[in-house]
Amino acid sequence: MSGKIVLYYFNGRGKMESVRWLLATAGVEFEEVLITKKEDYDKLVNDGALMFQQVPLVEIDGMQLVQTKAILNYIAGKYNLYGKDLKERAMIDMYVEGITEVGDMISSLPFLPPDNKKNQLDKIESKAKERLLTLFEKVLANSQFLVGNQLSRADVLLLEVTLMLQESFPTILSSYPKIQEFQGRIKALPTINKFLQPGSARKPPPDEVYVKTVMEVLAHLFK
Ligand SMILES: N[C@@H](CCC(=O)N[C@@H](CS)C(=O)NCC(=O)O)C(=O)O
Repeated sequence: MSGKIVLYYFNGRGKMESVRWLLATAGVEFEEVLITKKEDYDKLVNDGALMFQQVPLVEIDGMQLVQTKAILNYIAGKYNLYGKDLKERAMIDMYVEGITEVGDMISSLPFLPPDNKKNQLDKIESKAKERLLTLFEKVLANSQFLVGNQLSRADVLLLEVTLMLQESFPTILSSYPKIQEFQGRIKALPTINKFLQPGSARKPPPDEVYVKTVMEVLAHLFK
């Protein structure tokens, strides 16, 4: 294993995208090994690299990390994006879990049968408004960051997921001015600004090639 950080995943957002966001925010370089066919995934399994036969896999600091939460927790702790004490960490964890629920609903959309998509989109919109946006509009009324007075992984995830929401619902933030201001502030941070530029490691919204690849490589899950 080299000293580099290496991400093993598909050429798409999925469960790896928050990892890319967090590393980019920390200003850390990383490489990606893309899974494009079943043999790539089988090789990782046969090499014993995937503890639970699942990606994402991240090689970092001599470890082979799997399980998205464990990966994100490690990166957030290592790069000071996890609050200043245990109480801040607990608050960050609560926010992150709540935001992740909506993020996961969005990520799973392209894998749903076409008939279910409209219904799921409606659910995403109402859950996002009623649970996330209403809450964070209040939280951000009097503070720059979601927790304490420094940037944390919760801020990064809120930006990631609100941007994804806007891809499906372009005007969804129109009645949430504090969240719009928040987006502007966080987007302007130099490392994040860089990640938002064309040519960065940020992945585009899922396209047909990504969805087809995942469904072929992980065909055992879609039977
Ligand atoms: N709890 C795991 C779930 C990971 C997961 O479901 N990965 C999918 C790809 S996004 C996978 O590799 N599935 C293969 C399998 O479960 O057999 C995490 O959060 O990382």
